[in-house]
Amino acid sequence: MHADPRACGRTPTTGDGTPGPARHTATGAHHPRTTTTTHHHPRITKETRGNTMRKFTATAALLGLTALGVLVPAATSQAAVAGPGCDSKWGPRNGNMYAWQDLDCSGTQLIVAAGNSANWGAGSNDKATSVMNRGFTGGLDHVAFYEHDNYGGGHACLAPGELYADNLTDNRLTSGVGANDSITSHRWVARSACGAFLT
Ligand SMILES: [Ca+2]
Ligand SMILES: [Ca+2]
Repeated sequence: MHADPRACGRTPTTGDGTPGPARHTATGAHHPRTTTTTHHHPRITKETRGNTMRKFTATAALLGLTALGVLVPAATSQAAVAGPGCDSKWGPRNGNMYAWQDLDCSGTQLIVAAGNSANWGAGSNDKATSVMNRGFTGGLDHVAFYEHDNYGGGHACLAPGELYADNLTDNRLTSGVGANDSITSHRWVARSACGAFLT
């Protein structure tokens, strides 16, 4: 009987005690919630910083594109200046190689050939100063020029993508001999057969 009022008296005290810390924990739970809401604010600022960084990278990409746009016409203009004579002689690919006696595809046209030549002959031997490759691309599409007849001595190739070499005084054969006024024979080869390239 006494245990019941004591128990009843104790239970409200314990009941008052238990809601007390329960309220503290509840308020304590509310505080981290408010702190989490405050954490949301720096997250928003980080997102805004990320957006500004994306804007900076976007403008940098635009600047890079404009820089490339400036470089492209400059390169094409340099190519046009390099060999105006050879540019005027260039045309659709027809399977032929050409050689001229002088600079920039000028002077006497020494040879035009769709096939190979083991000896250009006394009239064209050791005279070429500019050459052109209008051969069809694929397979044996490089022209290998040789110092001697029958594809002897050093050599150098003219790639189809190079189109022409307007000044052979700038180039040397694989033997170290200058390419100018030294070519005597030529044949069509694959790129893998080339030890040097005319430019
Ligand atoms: Ca010459
Ligand atoms: Ca020669």
